[in-house]
Amino acid sequence: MKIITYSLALFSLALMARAKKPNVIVIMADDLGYGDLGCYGANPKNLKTPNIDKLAKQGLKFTSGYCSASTCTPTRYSFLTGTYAFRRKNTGIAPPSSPLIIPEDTYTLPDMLKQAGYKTAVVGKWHLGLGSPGVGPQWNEQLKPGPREIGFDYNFLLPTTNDRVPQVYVENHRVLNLDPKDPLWVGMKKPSDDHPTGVTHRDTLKMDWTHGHNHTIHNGISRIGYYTGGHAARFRDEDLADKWVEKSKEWIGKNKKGPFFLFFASHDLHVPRIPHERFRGTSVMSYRGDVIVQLDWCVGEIVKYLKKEGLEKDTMIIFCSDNGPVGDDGYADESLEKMGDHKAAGIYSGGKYSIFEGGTRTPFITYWPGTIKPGVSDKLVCTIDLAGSLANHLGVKLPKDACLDSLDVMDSMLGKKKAKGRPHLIQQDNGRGNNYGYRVGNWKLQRHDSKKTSNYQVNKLLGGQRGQKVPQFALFDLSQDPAEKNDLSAKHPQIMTKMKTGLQKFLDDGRSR
Ligand code: NG6
Ligand code: CA
Repeated sequence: MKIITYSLALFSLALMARAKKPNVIVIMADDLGYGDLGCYGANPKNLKTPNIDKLAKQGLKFTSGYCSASTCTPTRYSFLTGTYAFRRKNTGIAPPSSPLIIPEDTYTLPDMLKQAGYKTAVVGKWHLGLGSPGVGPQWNEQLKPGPREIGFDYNFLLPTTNDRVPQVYVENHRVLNLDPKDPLWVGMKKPSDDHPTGVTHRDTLKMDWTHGHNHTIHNGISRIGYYTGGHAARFRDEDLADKWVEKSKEWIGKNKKGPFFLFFASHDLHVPRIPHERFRGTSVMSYRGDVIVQLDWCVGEIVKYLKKEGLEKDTMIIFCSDNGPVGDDGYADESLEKMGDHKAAGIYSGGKYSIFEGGTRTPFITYWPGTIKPGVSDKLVCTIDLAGSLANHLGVKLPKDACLDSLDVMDSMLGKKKAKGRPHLIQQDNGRGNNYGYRVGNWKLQRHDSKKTSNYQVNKLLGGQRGQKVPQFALFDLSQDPAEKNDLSAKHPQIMTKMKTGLQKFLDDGRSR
């Protein structure tokens, strides 16, 4: 009898432990702005996002959900390492030839999850480099170190972004379908005088370029960088989204016993915005709208598959973006012409490349049927917090010298009543140490060490603010002035000093956790 009671107790303990370890799927969109979804205010006349809207309705929709940077690489770096990217060199937008920018010995989010017994995978856009420092990707050999060396059991990747060469999939350590007789060469110098480029063969392109993006042509689109060979391995831009869904389902299917962690890194809506033919014209906003509809379809497919496999109640989905919106990001895809009254950054100013709210305040939804009560939350949460939050939830103690800025906001992500969210957040642009945003409660400090806004790139969505001279420091009250128009630094000198010192302390301390 005693033995039976004992084993029953053990059994229920095991069940409890199991119940506490949800599968985790992070769906990260690319360049998706705060106002780009129906559930965040997009007009259904412009585009419809029923599947993501459903996540928001049946889950928790955050109004202060952020990514940590306003470009892709630093956000992804800090999402996986739990440490702000500005603390480390060479964490800005990675070029096609970049080696892995996360040192192999870094304790990462997937490392932590593996420690907790999870199977881990990344499917989609990587953009964190592949190969050893100083060497970079060896395309015809084993591509490592890469995701597998920093905590992922499986990867199926687009190596950088699709506007950068090469257009091939990387499965685990290899370029998929690479014919050794047709080796892949990738470089930043034109390989021969007669190599066709977006400049020499501009009239053959199916989508024209507007700035940059005029090197090697593949699938009628010229890219950043050059490549030759690897023909059997090359994919069509139109098929990316379908591939991510297919590979994700396949991997979930194999690992459905759980617990598992899937990082679904969508390429939508990054340029070149090339939806599958069946999504072309599904919005009135041309390509930029159509790929949002495609992204929404992907989300629907994943949720449907979880339901089919009976995993819905055991799986927490976190939907987020890697940076704010941009219109023309290098291709003539009518993004600005067809924007109409659509407000890609919602009520916020700026977008991709900027430290205004529009650069990093993005859609953020947590969804876990049966556990997360549907609602809207104004708690401050960030993609950088996944490591700290899940670690605490799973009973893993983070090493002291790891995940230096990842805070435990799990209670907020679960919508618990007394949850507080982050007390502060540092926002960065692409550069390291040029510009920062610093939010504490409703106060927002802008620090432009470059003394210019969005100095990095042309982002036409920024309107008048692009490259504009600004004071090094400015202070805003987001509760009254979400668009950051009225600098209150002269009116509130004490708060200004406190904010400046607060930010400087976190920069000097090298950590904020
Ligand atoms: C910029 C590219 C832009 C985009 C961005 C990275 C040019 C002129 N612009 O350098 O098109 O690729 O890098 O975007 O080349 S991100 O979302 O991956 O950070
Ligand atoms: Ca991006």
